[in-house]
Amino acid sequence: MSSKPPCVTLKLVLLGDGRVGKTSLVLRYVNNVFSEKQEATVQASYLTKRLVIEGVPITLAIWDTAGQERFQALGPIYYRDADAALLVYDIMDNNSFIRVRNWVKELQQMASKNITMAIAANKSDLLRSRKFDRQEAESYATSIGAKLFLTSAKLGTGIDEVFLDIATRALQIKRSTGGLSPALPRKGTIIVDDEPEKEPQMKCCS
Ligand code: G3D
Ligand code: MG
Repeated sequence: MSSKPPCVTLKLVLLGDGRVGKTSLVLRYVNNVFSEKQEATVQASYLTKRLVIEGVPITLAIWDTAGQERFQALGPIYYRDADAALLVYDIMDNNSFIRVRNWVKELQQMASKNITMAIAANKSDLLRSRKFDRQEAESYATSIGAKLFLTSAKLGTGIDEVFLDIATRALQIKRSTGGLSPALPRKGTIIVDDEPEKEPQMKCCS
């Protein structure tokens, strides 16, 4: 009788300025929807997505903000026990890129030292109307051990890629820090299903 691989819950938090498209990215990823009018004051939301990465069932627990970032009021309690942080900025708004750099500094000081980071340069569908220094953004991402993805919640591009990248790297860290048994089969990635939830349930994959 073969034993089931352990299931893993990874906590991922979204960070970035207000209106850069954090909520839109999560809703596109989990529910495959996009709304031109995204309410600014939606409640703090928690959504889950199930994946199987290299044979390991994963529940990705995604935490979005309730808009507190607009009042500089997102404290460490939000990201303290996060396995991963997706830093989002608006490709049309240089201030929001500067804000990402500030978030990174804060995470480096306050979050788990093993936190996995990725950067989403969002609203890439608007790129035509502006020059974008991709190299600068990419070299910054590399300098903090992250990867840069151009995303568009509107078009649905780059989104599966960024979430898969961050989940895969966070899983590797869990493995290397002893959070998982090492001898698991490598089977590629299968998206199992999406499961919006109202309340956090950190139980995982049963
Ligand atoms: P936030 O959660 O970071 O605050 P939202 O951001 O997801 O609420 O999005 C803020 C605004 O940006 C919304 O428009 C939303 O439709 C828009 N938006 C989000 N992602 C994209 C994208 O990829 N491309 C484009 N063109 N727009 C996007 P409103 O009109 O409500 O301000
Ligand atoms: Mg939001």
